Amino acid sequence: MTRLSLAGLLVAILPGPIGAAQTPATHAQIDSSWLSADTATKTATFALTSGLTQLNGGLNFNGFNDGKLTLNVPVGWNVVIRFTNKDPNLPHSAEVVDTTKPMPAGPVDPPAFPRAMTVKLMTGLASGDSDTIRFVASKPGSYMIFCGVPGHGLAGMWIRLNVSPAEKRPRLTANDH
Ligand SMILES: [Cu+2]
Repeated sequence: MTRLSLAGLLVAILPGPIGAAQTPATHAQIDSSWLSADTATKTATFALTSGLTQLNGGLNFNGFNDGKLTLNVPVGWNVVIRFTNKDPNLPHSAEVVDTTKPMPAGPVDPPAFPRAMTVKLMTGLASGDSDTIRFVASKPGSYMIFCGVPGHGLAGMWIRLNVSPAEKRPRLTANDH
């Protein structure tokens, strides 16, 4: 049993009011400023920050790792990802890839959508550096945004991208598994 599922079990068996208060203090919070949507141009703009916190040794996006944050986008929308590396210690990059098993050890060629990747995919962008990704979410499906620096994805540096015709507008959701 993993530590996560054990924690979930413990929360589940605690009495209601106390159990409800037992949301892990380490659970990252979604900041509404991260995502904006322009319905006229069908453009979702997402601020993706690597190493926002020291969670997982800095191997996180916006303070989330292991797919615990999902960017949901209606199919056919334009996606603009403003990537910034705020990790003071490590270089990072970002690429949209198909959800595959096993997790890729490094950059995947090609990305799930044309141009859906930062520069310096393999070596990563240095602390403080930025790059902007633009692509069209043209195919419905479950994808991940992962760090292409070798080993980082394997260490949990990935979040989810869900492209669906059921979505009315872009939104961010968080989950613990
Ligand atoms: Cu990385």
